[in-house]
This record gives sequence, C-alpha cells and structure tokens, in this order.
Amino acid sequence: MITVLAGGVGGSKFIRGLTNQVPPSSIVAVVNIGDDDEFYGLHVSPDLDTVTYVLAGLDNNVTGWGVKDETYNALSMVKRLGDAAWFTLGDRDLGTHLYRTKRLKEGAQLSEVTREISKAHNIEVDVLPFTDSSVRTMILGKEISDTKPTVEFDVQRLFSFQEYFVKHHHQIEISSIYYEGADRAILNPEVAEALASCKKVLVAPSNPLLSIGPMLAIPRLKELLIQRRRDTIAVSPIVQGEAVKGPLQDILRDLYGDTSAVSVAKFYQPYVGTFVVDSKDSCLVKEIEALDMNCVVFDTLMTDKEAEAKLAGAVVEL
Ligand code: FO1
Repeated sequence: MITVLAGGVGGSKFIRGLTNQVPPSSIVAVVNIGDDDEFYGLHVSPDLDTVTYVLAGLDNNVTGWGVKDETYNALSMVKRLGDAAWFTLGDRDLGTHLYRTKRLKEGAQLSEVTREISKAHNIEVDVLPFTDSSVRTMILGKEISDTKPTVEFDVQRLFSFQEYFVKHHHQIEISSIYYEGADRAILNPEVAEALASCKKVLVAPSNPLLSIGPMLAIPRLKELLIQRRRDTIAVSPIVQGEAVKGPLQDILRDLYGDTSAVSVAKFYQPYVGTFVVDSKDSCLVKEIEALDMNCVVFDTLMTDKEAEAKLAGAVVEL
C-alpha cells in the first residue's frame, strides 16, 4: 500500500499517474482541506474535489478546477441579485457542494462523505481528508503602508485562503501563513493507520506551504511522518526556481528569500528521506544531499497523462 500526501492540481495528476503504475485500490490519497471554505452556506472542499474529479475523469482541464462541460446558470442568477460572486461555482460542481453540506448537516464526517462521493464516481483510490476537524489556511499580508499596526489594521491584513488566492489573485505579499485549528485538530485515524503501515509515503509535487503545510501542522501527523522518513519521497513542485503552477515562487521569495528547489528540500528535511528534483535542476543535487537527504533527478513536469505515469512509475521504483 502507498500513501500519497497531496493538494489540488499537481497532487491529482500525480495520483492519476500512480493509478497507471499500481492497483488504484492500493493507494491512500491524503488530501489537503486547508483551502476549504463556505460559500452561500455550502461547504466547498476544492482539493478533495479536484482529486475526485480528476480520478473520475470529470475534471475541467481549461480552468484546472471544477467539472468539465460546466455551465454557470446558478451563479449568473446570484450575480444578478447583486452579489459579487467572486468564487466561481459551476452548476454541476454545486451539486457536489449541496450533497456534501447536506450530509455534514446530518452529522456525517467529511471523510465519510468523501468516501460516498468517491464510491458514486467508482473511484478505487481511497481519497481521505487528513482530518475531519476544521483546519483553515490563513494568510497574513505584509503592511501596505507605514501606518502603525492597530488591531483593526491587523484584521484587514488577515485573509482566508480563498480570499488570498481567488479574490486577490494571490497578489498579496505574505508576511506569514498559519493553519487555524491545526493545534486542536484530530488526525483522521485511517490516515494514521495508512501512514504507519504503508510501504512508501509519497509527497506529491504540491505546494509545500499551502497544500502540505496544513497537514504538517498536525502534531500527530508530523510525528508519524518523521518515523517514516526513510520511506518518504517528495517530488519538487519547483523547476529552475519557478513554480510549476500557482503562487509558490512568490511565497518562497516572501518567506525564505530563495525560490529554488533547495528551499523546498529544506522545508521537507525533517520528514523526507528522498527528494526528487527535475532534470533541469540536476546542479542542485549536491546541495540537497548535504541536507542529509537522498536526491534523485527525473523529468517532473506532468505535461500529459504519459508524463504523469512516467514520473509516478519512476518514483514508485525508488
Ligand atoms: N480558482 C480560481 O482561481 N477562481 C475561482 O473562481 C475558483 C473557483 C473554484 C470553485 C470550486 C473549486 O473546487 C475550486 C475553485 N478554484 C477557483 C480553485 C481553488 O481556489 C484553488 O485552486 C485551490 O483551492 C488550490 O489548490
């Protein structure tokens, strides 16, 4: 059995690649929920949905999120009624949020609902949120003026993940990131079991701070991962100092002043025994090995399904 820690798009592609290399039922996908939010009273779990839609063959490869062949009639009506509707929810996607919210209100846990959704889409991979507790990624923006910070000012600088990512198009200089609720959150017992008993732990080429960070903020998960360090392999989401997707490059620059794969390796150092860098970054191998990590080189860009499968196959063989 293989456990994969994953976020949205990069994580989904990597898991889809893995399903071409090992039996899908032998994969446990531990997925980020730090991006979850509530819109119009509905619980939206972007990363869980991206993984599910990709594995179900329902993903929208134009937007990278949501469902293919989508329409937006419900949202057009919301806009007509005067709401800014900055978070684009498609009609088919709304069906998932309606179902999830109804089941959560009935008292079901998020992991239970996620399994129901997977089953309905005939997904054999065990897709699980890392916790059924609420963990929310919060972004503290840097001061935009010389004004002495006040409490009110501080509140204005604090953004929920989706406010930062979608409403402000991740154009906010980050001062720090924190994971609200992580200190009280209970690690999903099935995730703990998977981490303890699997043959290998893989960390997908997802954003380390936004997608994997919320998981690492759970003390029990951190502890289990440290115990499995020798069997844990992470794939770099950075190639030649540039993020494959999303704001990672800006975040690494804001927080660490270095956007190379080395800063990602340093972040994963306590948990990861083997770090995979792209062939274009082979010059970094020595620097990463000096961190007491094995460093291997592959083509990491998942440009199509063949490339996804090739990368996943190479990682599984390690
Ligand atoms: N990303 C956007 O950039 N704009 C959107 O309007 C948007 C809507 C959306 C709706 C449902 C969903 O599951 C994801 C959505 N995303 C949207 C993606 C999402 O904000 C991020 O990609 C993930 O949270 C990061 O992994």
